[in-house]
Amino acid sequence: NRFQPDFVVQGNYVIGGIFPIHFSLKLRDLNGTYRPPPINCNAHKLNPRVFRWAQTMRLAVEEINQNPVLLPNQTLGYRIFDSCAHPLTGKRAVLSMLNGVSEENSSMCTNASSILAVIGATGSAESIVVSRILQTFRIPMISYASSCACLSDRQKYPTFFRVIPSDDYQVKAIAQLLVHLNWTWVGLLRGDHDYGRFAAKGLLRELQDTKVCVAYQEIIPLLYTRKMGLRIMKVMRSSTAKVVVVFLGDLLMTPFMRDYMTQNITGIQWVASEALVMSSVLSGKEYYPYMGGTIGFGIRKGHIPTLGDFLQTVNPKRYPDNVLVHELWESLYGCSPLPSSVTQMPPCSGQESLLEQHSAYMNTSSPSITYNVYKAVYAIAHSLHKLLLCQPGRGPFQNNSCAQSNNIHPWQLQHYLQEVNFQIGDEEVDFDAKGDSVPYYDIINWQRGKEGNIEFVNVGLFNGTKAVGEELLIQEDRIMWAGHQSEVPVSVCSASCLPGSRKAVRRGEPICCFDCVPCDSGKISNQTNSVDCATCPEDFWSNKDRTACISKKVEYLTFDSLGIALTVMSVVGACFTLAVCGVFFCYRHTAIVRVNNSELSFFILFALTLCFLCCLLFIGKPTYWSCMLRHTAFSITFSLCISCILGKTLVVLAAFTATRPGHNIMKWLGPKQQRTIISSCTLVQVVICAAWLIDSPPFPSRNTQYEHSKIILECSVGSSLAFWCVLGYIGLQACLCFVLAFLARKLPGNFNEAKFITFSMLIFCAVWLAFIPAYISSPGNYTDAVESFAILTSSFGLLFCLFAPKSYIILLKPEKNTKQHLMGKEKK
Ligand code: TCR
Repeated sequence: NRFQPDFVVQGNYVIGGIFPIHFSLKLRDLNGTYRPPPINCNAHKLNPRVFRWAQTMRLAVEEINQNPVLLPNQTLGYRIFDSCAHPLTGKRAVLSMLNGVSEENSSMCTNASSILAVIGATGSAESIVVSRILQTFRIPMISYASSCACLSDRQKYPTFFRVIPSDDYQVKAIAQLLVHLNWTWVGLLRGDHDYGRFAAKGLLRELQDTKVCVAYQEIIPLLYTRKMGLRIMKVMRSSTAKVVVVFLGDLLMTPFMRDYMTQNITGIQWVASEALVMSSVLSGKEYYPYMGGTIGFGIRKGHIPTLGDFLQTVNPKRYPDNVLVHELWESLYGCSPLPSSVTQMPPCSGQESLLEQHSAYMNTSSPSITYNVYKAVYAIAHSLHKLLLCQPGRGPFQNNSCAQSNNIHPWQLQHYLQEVNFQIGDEEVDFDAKGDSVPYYDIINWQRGKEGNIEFVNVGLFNGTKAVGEELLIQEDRIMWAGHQSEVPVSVCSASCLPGSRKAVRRGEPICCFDCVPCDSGKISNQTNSVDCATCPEDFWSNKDRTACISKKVEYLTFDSLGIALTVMSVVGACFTLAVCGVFFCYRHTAIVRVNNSELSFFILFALTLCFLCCLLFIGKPTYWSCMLRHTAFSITFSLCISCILGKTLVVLAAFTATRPGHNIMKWLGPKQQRTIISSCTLVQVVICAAWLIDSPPFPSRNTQYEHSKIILECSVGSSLAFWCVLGYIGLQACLCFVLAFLARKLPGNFNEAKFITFSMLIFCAVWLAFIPAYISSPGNYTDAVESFAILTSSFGLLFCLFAPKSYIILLKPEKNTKQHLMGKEKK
């Protein structure tokens, strides 16, 4: 029960080949109670695709042997072994290869170490085992499919080379693809082998600093069971991640997919790793609803012109004794070329031809792994060629020696392999220091072909030799997505936060899952998915949507409706006062004007006019000057006004007392004295104002405290003590005036103004008492309005109370405007 090589050809130099020609090897549980049965790969199914790879190796060797330029006068031989797609059997294959089992062999070690190099193996797990054995003998190996990044470790795998890029590049490419397509919430499915383990690790590493999060990572065991599969599918179904990255070969994916299809899960967008993306096993019609739209990175394809013809030469007629060829026929046509007694299959008709392009064996349209095998053989041939060309005395080895052509050591070949550089097709082949090859991938998309089956369409490329950021080139418009959609599927944990809000990470969840919180007022975010809201600069405030900072609204009392109303009132008031003034001037010789001390009346009217006009100072943008003028002008004019009224009251009081005998107070209250009283009273206010202006004058200021979204231009009073002093002084005068007028109100005589003065002061005081709380509590720019309104009302109050009755008599009742009448009343 020897382990036989599956194809052998002798030659001067022999290379080994390891291919998983059979698959789905099931290892039985061993409980140690019986002798383990021999592992027999041949009991399992032959993989036509892999069989093609093995044939490609044969083709390459044959081509090289016929090539008069490459290795002239030398023949390459090969021994191809079946690894059965399992590390354990892979180990057995390589051991048999080294033992030099041959037909006539009797002693185990005859041909030992006659192998110069090995092409293989497929899976990374197998390559690891194979490399561990081969490195003992320093035999170089070139893998055509083992892409695990772990194999780049020259310390652990010193004789390992490969013609497939390391998965480090593939995970980089996949990470870039996920970021590019905005798939931030993805699932990860991998096989329980070194390939899956390292690829998943690499992908997680690449995604670490990106916005992409992995929702789950599920592992498909090497011995797939339905129960396991269903558990994984439950996870997939319950997750919101619609994109699933798979690091699996088709051997593991096929049984999983079979169960997957019974579960009717749809809407999953697959991102297939290189091992899956060109798998013709999964390209049948029935897979399209579930796997159509799959996207992934496939290795560079090549073209071998003679491959099709060569593959056709392999048939049972030509190789009647080769079991593998029989098995191929069984697997492709379901018939047995042998007499039916041996197998259960019906006999073949002999008419079967290998023309079917779609069969897994004959599909030569875009060879990828096949091409890798071809390249690997050529790499060995070229190195060997170089080695044989070595000129004695100029060799790379000790003392400039060359390898002996009849006794080449594998390590010597390894030296040349490391340096090899040749052209094949339009591609240059060489190995870097770690034995890796150029990272170049095509982006493959699974689209519906003419017959409903899946076609692999090239939609872009990833060139790892380009500068960072320029590696990925993708033609999105040519891609068909999962579910036969032309729009990129969405796979996110949380929908993105619009401008005006920010992300708030949920405690204990990945950063891709978040809530959106609107920015506070005064803060903005102008990008989707902002992490933070930015505070607006000074004098700027957020707009309603919190997406931009806009300059704050500047407010002051201006000529809007309120401003215009105040202006009109003050102008009307001033006009009224002037009109009254005119009337009094015209009738200055009549009794009523004369009896009431006309000079003081004109003073009052003048002061009132100024009071009305003072109001205008409060409208418009506050400036240095208007601020200083505002309060001072109005307080001085008011002071003047009330001083005059005070004077009047005093005169009335004096006039009354003067009528009593023995009192000649009038002497002390002549016009001169009156003027002195008035001016001194006003002077006090002037002094207060002057002190105020000198010490800390009012100044224009910007109030941003009151309302954050506005800048209110106002006059700051400077010293509030002075402000309240000024107002207090006016109040004091008014009160004094009120008290005196109150005392004088009952005095006889029609010319007695005292009751009008009382009344006017009452109004005045009421207005200003009401003003204080209103002033303190009125918002922002309304304080100015309140103040000017108080000025206007009190002025109007004074004007009407003091002058309306007299004007009435002057204009409408001239018959009463006589001394007799005024005195007559007195007599009553
Ligand atoms: N690397 C995988 C095996 C593998 C494979 C393939 C197997 C790759 N591509 C294509 C069959 C067909 C990529 C590994 O295990 O390293």
